[in-house]
Parts: sequence; structure tokens; C-alpha cells
Amino acid sequence: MTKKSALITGITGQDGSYLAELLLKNNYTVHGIVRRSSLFNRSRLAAIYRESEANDLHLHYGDLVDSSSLNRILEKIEPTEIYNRAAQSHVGISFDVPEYTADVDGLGTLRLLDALKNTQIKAKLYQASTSELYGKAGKVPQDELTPFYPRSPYAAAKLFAYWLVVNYREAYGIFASNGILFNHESPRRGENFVTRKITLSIVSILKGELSHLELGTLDVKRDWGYAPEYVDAMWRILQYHRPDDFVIATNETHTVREFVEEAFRFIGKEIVWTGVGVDERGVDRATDRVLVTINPKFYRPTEVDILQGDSSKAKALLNWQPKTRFKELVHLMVEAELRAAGLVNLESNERIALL
Ligand code: NAP
Ligand code: G4F
Repeated sequence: MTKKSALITGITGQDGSYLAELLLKNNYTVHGIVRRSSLFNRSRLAAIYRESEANDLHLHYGDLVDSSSLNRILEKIEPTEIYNRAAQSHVGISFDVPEYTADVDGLGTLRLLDALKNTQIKAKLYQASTSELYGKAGKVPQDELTPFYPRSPYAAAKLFAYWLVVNYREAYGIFASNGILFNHESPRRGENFVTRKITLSIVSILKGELSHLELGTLDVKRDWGYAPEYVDAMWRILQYHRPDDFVIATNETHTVREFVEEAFRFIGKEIVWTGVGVDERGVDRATDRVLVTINPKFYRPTEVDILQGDSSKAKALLNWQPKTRFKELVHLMVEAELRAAGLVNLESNERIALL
């Protein structure tokens, strides 16, 4: 049997790195597109690269804003599966760079689909669609039939990409599927997404490098899952016998405030809240020290108040369901941060309290 080969755009990102690991474990040859940057941007891949004994991980320079690179790479490697995970993926920053976000996240997907159509390579394509599509959805929980209402340039660009995937499937018979993934986190999460920002800041506070954590809106709700389980869902979506669109979520929702409380609780701190709006403060009950403040610079011009997914279709058709629940996710992220910072005694496994 010929070995399957996959092309991952965004392989240097959180999801791309977990997906590469999964596919290598499943005996694929894995190709990834990396873009040129002034500093090497492959830290998430270093360990995987070392462990890829069969040397089945191959990186190619390319960019979603450069059609010629996409055509060249597709023709060269002729993958059997393509996972389009590359994006300017930060919702808040998309308000600052809307045109660029539209170019990469929207037109970039079109370029990839068109390269697939023109090269006539028989590959299945997975598109990284997002729960941000629901935006100001009137319905909770959200499933595959819930109408979209994007609330950011990021979400609008992803909406364009979502419908192109559907269109190329219907117009040209391309096996192209959307995974509508709700937020998924891990110790590899980008440092300016709220969960990782919280866990990183806690460690910086413990080390005395940061006085307190600054956040934007605390009462928004997100359906947070664990990224390694979500890349398994992506793979299952492409193994399904026909192209289709699937919601992937935990079906639970929690506020940013709850995430903060649980993360501090893990290091033995109870946060009590005082004040309202921009004057709100999160205070350590034991010492009265201010550990959380509000900075309006992290507010977004339009916010998505609540995301909660219903992934019953994925459960029924893909036999996929989430395992890691909210508290466990928070704990594993803080724990990983403490270990990385040397704040866990590796022999006794005890946490070293510095605060
Ligand atoms: P991430 O960590 O920000 O990774 C994004 C990846 O895209 C990085 O490898 C980045 O490369 C690459 N990239 C950015 N612009 C590019 C361009 N012009 N050409 C080629 N590559 C480019 O994001 P993630 O959390 O892994 O998410 C992966 C995908 O899933 C994204 O499309 C995101 O929008 C979508 N998504 C994520 C979630 C979530 O909760 N994580 C939920 C739903 C959907 P550099 O390393 O060089 O920056
Ligand atoms: O962690 P976030 O930046 O993630 P967001 O906006 O939900 O987007 C992530 O999930 C999407 C799937 O639903 C993906 F499509 C997207 O690519 C990305 O991975 O923010 C979560 C919430 C927001 O409501 C934000 O306003 O946290 C709020 N928040 C409050 N203070 C903050 C902060 N967000 C960030 N990044 N930084 C803050 O200081």
C-alpha cells in the first residue's frame, strides 16, 4: 500500500505541530509550509523533527499570499491530504490588520483551493473554520445549522473561506471539508491568546518579573477544549467517506473570569473581585495583593459574547468526543508553565511556592 502524504499549512503553529505529530504517528509522510521570517519560527517543531526517525517530516518555504509557491509545492509533493491551518489567527489583531487578515485567511484559502483545482491533484482538503463564524449568534449552543454572524475582520475572512470550501466541493467535486472548531488550547498556545497569557503571567508573577495580569473583557464565554484532541478530529473529518462540515467542541462554556480564578486556585491563590468595569481588580484573598487589573486596550470594537458548541454530529458520524474538561485543561496548562519555568521540583514533583 502506498504511504499517505499530508501537506500542512501553518505547521509551525499550535495546531500544525500537534497535527504533524499525530500524522507521523499514523505513518504519514508529512510536508509543511513555512514562511520566511527574520527569526527562525520552528520552536514548536524542534522536538518532533528530532524524533521523526524515518525523516518523514519535510518543510517547504511558501506563503498563503503567494499562489506560485502553493502551485509549486502541490505539484512537487502531490499530497493525498491537505490541512489548511495557516492564518493570521488573532481576532483582536485582525481589527488592526484587516486587509492582511482578509488576504491570508480569506484569499489564501481561495489560492489553495484554486491550486488544487488547477493541478488536478486528487487530494482531500481540510479547512480550519472557526466558531468565530457564529459571532453574535442568536442561538446557544451552536451547531452546523446555526446561522453565521461574524463580528471581526478575522471572522468575516473565515466566512469567505468557509463558503469557498463549500462552493469548490459543489462546483468541482473537490473533497473539501470544514471543521468548525471551537477554541482549543494547550501549553503550545500562542502567547497572546487569553488562556496562555493568563498561565504565562501567573508564572511571571511567581518569579517576581510581573506585578499583575492585565486583561480586557472578563465575562465573555468560550467553549475551551484541548488542542491534541482537536487535531484528531481534523484527521477523522478527512477519513469520513464524504466531504462534510463538522462542529468540534466540548459543549461546555466558561468565562475568562472563571479561567483566571481556576488558574490562580491551582497555585493556591483565591481571587476575590472588587470594583466594576475598568476599575475592577482581582485581589489575593490571603494577602490583599492586586493580581488582576483591567486594561481597555484589550477590549475589541465588537465582541463575541458567548460560544458554546454542540458537537453531536461529530460524535455520531466520526465517533469523536472531547475528553479533557475545563478544570483539567486549566490545570495542565498552568502545570506545564510551572515546569517550563523550573518552578516544580522534578524529584518530589512538588510545586515551589515563590509568592
Ligand atoms: P497559530 O498558532 O496562530 O498558527 C498559525 C499558523 O499559520 C502558523 O504556523 C503561522 O506561521 C501560519 N501562517 C500565518 N500566516 C501565514 C501565511 N501568510 N502563509 C503561511 N503560513 C502562515 O494558530 P492555531 O491556533 O494553531 O490555529 C490554526 C488554524 O485554526 C488557524 O487557521 C486558526 O484561524 C484556526 N482556528 C483555531 C482555533 C483555536 O482555538 N486554536 C479555533 C478555530 C480555528 P508563523 O509560525 O510563521 O507565524
Ligand atoms: O484567546 P482569545 O484571543 O481567543 P478568541 O478571540 O476567542 O479566538 C480564538 O478562538 C477562535 C475560535 O473561537 C479562533 F478562531 C481564533 O483563531 C482564536 O484561536 O480571546 C478569548 C476571549 C475574547 O473574548 C477576548 O476579548 O478573551 C477575551 N480577552 C479578555 N482579555 C482577551 C484578553 N483576549 C486576549 N487575547 N487578551 C486579553 O488580554
